[in-house]
Amino acid sequence: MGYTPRRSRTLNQRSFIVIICILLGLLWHTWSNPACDSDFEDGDEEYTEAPVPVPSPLEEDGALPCSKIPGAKDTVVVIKTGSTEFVDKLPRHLNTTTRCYPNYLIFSDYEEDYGGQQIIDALDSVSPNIRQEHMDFALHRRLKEMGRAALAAEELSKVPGDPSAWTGHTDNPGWKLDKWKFLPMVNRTLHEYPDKKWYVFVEADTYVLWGTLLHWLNTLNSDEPHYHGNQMAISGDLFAHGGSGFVVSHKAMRMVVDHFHEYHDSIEQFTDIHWAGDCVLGKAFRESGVPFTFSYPVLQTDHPGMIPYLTPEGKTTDDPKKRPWCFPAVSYHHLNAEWVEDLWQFEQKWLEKRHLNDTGFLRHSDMFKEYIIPHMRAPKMDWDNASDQNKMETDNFEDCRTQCHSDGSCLQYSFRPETKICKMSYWPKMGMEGDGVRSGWILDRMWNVADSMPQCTDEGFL
Ligand SMILES: *[C@@H]1O[C@H](CO)[C@@H](O)[C@H](O)[C@H]1NC(C)=O
Ligand SMILES: *[C@@H]1O[C@H](CO)[C@@H](O)[C@H](O)[C@H]1NC(C)=O
Ligand SMILES: *[C@@H]1O[C@H](CO)[C@@H](O)[C@H](O)[C@H]1NC(C)=O
Ligand SMILES: CC(=O)N[C@H]1CO[C@H](CO)[C@@H](O)[C@@H]1O
Repeated sequence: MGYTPRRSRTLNQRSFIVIICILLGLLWHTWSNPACDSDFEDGDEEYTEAPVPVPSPLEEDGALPCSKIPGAKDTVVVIKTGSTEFVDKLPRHLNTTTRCYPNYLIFSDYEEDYGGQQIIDALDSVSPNIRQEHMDFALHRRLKEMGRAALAAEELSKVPGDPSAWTGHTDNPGWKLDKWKFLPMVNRTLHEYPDKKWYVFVEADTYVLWGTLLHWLNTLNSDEPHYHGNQMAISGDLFAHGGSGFVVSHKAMRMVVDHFHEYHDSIEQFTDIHWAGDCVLGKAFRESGVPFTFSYPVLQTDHPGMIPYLTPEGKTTDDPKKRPWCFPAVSYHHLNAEWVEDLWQFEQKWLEKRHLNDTGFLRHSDMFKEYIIPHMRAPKMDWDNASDQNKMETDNFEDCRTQCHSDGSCLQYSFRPETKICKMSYWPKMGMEGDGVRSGWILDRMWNVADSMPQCTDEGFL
């Protein structure tokens, strides 16, 4: 599928944006309270605050080096989105992640040509009587008739999330359609790419660490049935969580698509009464004889800022002796376009540092040291670091910071001026954007904690 970015323009725009960012950064730094500065100096000097652009060197044929990693051409990446979230999330993938994918498909609920990129309507093979009459398809019928103009502003703001957020989205017409996309999308993907080794299904708010993913796939045999995902269960049915991304081998694709053709009507009936499309697909894999491999903590259901890197909370791994910290990191979820690009820029830099024939892989411990800690660099406004282990009232942010410094185990703190609540935490977490909260981290303590972790040894892939 050909999306050719207009490179020279993109590069000029990028340098311009970066210069503006650096200037804004300098201004911010001059204006901001000097009390922040000592945290700023706590850290390791090799990291700089301003985002560094990474125009990865293009190969002679115009392809990015990431598209040449061994295994890339044997892998298809399938992005599932919906017309209600499309504009917010998809365009950024088209100038970042998809440039690394020699083969990819984009499925939505509306077929269109988006700046030369073909968007497939995942629903066009659903039985005609369902498409024409089912209440879930009201939006689909409107889109077919009127195009994007059919979308009301309030529909655009309610985007489908993951199961934990779904209960709040049942009135979102885009969400109602989503569950119907899964099996038709898997079927169409195999039809478009009948002989690739690996099929990786993601959503527009997923980020895949492509080098690490390919390293993992190269250790597996695609002639065997493989279905790998972050494990979830609904009423006892186990399945791969869609938003974290899931990985399917060629053999497993063949088995589930044959099963879909054989049991087409009953699968549609089951989809009708169920609410989660990824669960319906998981059941189809099981019934077609494909085993499911639990892939937590390799595939993550959340933003990298929300991962409890050093706490024991979270799901268990197959072998309790293996630490989640040492597992490879392949995917994250709940990312907006800016985070997708930020992770992509980070990964391009990381790939550049390594010889392409041997990219190695990134463990969560590497991500913590190379990505998370550098993002904790300076105190941030409107940033909630999820500190919640000790709580008190202080007059201002600086007092909160002093409280944290005087408690030897405190790693990070946050202050909400509105309530004067100061929160501290003894475990590291980057956190996420959060209105009206200011967060800070004590970087030398953060590094001490990271460096005191025993070395990862053979704690490799699953
Ligand atoms: C991708 O597009 C966005 C929005 O136009 C822009 O801000 C960003 O710099 C672009 N990134 C790359 C790598 O071209
Ligand atoms: C599978 O996809 C092919 C190609 O789009 C289509 O012709 C076929 O009807 C689909 N099968 C089902 C059961 O939807
Ligand atoms: C690395 O890959 C290139 C082709 O991309 C090949 O020519 C070269 O021999 C490889 N080097 C090693 C050490 O495998
Ligand atoms: C982004 C984030 O994790 N925010 C959390 C910060 O901590 C409070 C509790 O202390 C949570 O309610 C927020 O969700």
